[in-house]
Amino acid sequence: MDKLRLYLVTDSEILKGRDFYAEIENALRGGVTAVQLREKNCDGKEFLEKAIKLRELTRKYGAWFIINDRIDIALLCDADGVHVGQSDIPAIEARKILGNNRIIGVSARTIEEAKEAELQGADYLGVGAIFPTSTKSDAKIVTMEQLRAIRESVSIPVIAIGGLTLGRVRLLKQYNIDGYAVISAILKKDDIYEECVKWSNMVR
Ligand code: TZP
Ligand code: MG
Repeated sequence: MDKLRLYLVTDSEILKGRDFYAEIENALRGGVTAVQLREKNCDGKEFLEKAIKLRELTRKYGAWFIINDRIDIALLCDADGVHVGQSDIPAIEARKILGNNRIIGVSARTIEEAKEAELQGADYLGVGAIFPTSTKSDAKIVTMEQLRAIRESVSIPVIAIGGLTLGRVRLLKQYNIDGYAVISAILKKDDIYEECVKWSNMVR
């Protein structure tokens, strides 16, 4: 599960009109190990178009490609997996559609959610928001103590998300987590390639 190490979640709105594919490719060149396509204001047709293009790019760089929520789109574009939240299709049902060869990630904020997701066959957990974030308006904070407790309660990989910056990742190193999911700290930078090189060195 080395590919969870530097996990870029997309948000084309944060890119403010910059070329979406060129910037994601810059991130891949800089060393992101996984990309999640998360498009909150996108209809199915456009979502699928983006998914097919990003599938090609992530493959070129050997990165994992994960689709947020949409199991149908994950299958259509041959993604490596999906990421589902607590109000999405549960992992156990997603597994029936996706089979055993695709990755299912689940968002968890409590030990109970984490254990349940593991029981249902999730391959990894996304835990957050660990720090305040303006990227997800309804994000609730999960403290670093809760992160530690969740890490200790399951044996599947755990990745942290929410307000991550290079400095904050340094603080999280002690918790022995498997990866870091980032949106704005990378996508808001002018030089996304250079920023990802810094992140790659930090998370290794
Ligand atoms: N889930 C919890 S926090 C968050 C998501 C999708 C947003 C993370 O974005 P950022 O910009 O890295 O804080
Ligand atoms: Mg969701």
